[in-house]
Amino acid sequence: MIFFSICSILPSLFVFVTGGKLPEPEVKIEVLHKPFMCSRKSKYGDMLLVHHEGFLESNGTLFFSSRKHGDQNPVWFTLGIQEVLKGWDKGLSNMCTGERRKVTIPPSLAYGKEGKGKIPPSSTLIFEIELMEIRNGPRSHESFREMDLNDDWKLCREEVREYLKKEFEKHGYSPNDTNHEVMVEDIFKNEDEDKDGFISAREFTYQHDEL
Ligand SMILES: [Ca+2]
Ligand SMILES: [Ca+2]
Repeated sequence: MIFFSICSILPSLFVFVTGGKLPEPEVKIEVLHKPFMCSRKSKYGDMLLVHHEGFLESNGTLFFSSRKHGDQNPVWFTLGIQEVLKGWDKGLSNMCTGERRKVTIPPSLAYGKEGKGKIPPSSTLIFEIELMEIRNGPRSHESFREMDLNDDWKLCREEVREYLKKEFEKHGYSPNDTNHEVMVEDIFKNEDEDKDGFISAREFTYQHDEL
């Protein structure tokens, strides 16, 4: 059987092509308050409940405060799946419940050259963030990263198929291509919500059926 492949699962090739790359932009983290007790630190895949204030670095304007705006409740998000700004994923890991941080995010990890709404183009943003609660995410971030062989933050059929093969072998079953194909189709039917042929990090994380 020949399957049309739209996904190259060769991470080494990607590294080769992007060889002389620019340095990654950095997020600046200042700890404003660290609680004495810290039983657990935030990691990718965790769900975090935060209060946050966002300011423009250029003139100090407050553009959003979860304490003043909206329903004034803190917000939940999942760390490490690019659900919010990339700068949040970088700036809010390894954080204790009750900790407060000031995180300075360059435009490339925030709203970029275009800006958005109240955010002018190419804005550096400053967030003051208080972490209220950490919960286990619905699914392990590690298993997504393990399945995503080419690091493009989405799973194609080949990647899911490879994963199933490995899992079968790990548990002492011989791989069965026909069977895997049925399983792959089934998984995509359930998980690929927007039917674009890929399971995104977000679709993966919020689906509750086990792979
Ligand atoms: Ca992928
Ligand atoms: Ca999808």
